[in-house]
Amino acid sequence: ALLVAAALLVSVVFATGAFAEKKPEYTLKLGHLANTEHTWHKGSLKFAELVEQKTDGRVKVQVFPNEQLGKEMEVIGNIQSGIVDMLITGESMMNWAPLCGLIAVPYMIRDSAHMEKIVEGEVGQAIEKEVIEKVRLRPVSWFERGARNLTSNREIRKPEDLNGLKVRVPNVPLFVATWEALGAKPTPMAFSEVFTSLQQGIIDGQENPYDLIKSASFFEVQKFVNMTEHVRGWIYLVIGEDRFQSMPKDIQAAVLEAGKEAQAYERQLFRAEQDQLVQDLKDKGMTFVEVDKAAFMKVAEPAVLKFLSPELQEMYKKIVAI
Ligand code: 2Q2
Repeated sequence: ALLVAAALLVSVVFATGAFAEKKPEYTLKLGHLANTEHTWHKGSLKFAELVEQKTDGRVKVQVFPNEQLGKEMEVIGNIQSGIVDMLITGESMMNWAPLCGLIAVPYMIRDSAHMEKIVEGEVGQAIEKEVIEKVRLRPVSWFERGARNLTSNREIRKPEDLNGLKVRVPNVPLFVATWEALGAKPTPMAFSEVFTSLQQGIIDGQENPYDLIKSASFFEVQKFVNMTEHVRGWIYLVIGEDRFQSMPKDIQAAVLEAGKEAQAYERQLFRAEQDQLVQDLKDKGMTFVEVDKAAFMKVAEPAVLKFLSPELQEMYKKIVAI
């Protein structure tokens, strides 16, 4: 009887929460497509840690790598309908907010300094405003990305070499237009399906910065990194705007602050790993191929200009002149 009484007492204590951890008032689910070694994941974990700290545990952030929370396009929809909360996303948002097409324009951004000026300046502000209004997502951080490169199992040195190569691209209409103009067969597909599709020969190639080539182990199914360096883009950590507005002002401020600090943290990791990534891919057996970048540029530029609306063409001209 004594034991039963003791057990009862213990369960009462737990039920009243005397020993239980403080339960968060808000739990935010954050998804991205990279693996747990990737700087996006580490940046997301830093964001989670900072938000928890700054809100005294009132907000908890759960991070889901490898598209575990769903494919990028699905997650955007699921944030809009309030099922999940946060995502790392960029040019795919052009399907809602045309200005995001600027993140996908080939040979537009010259280097890190140029990118920073654009994203932090007038153009970046216009993009963020449109993302909030039209995608109903609020950027809290932006991460610099390395240049995108085409991987394949045969060398590609000039556009003519593409000759119908089936290239997977993300769901980004501007990427489709660019690769069509270059002479490839672009196929939009979610990131998490690319490895298997390459393995099964459904597609012949894909294009991404070094970090994602490594993250998804594309070196196991692709031999060449053709150094097209065709797009230097960036990407946003976003939170659903309705979710954001539903939270009290002090929590909103903590989320935005944590976003800025996580951004600085991620940038350091990103910069530090760039040279190592090339070596890692070489160690995994990939061969780096010099390409005729001028030839790629010559075809890509008019194709893109034809695709962009007059408003976007104006912004493009401004960006390259900065
Ligand atoms: O290949 C990919 O899926 C990524 O590198 C994409 O650039 C990225 O996920 C974009 O779709 C961002 O919106």
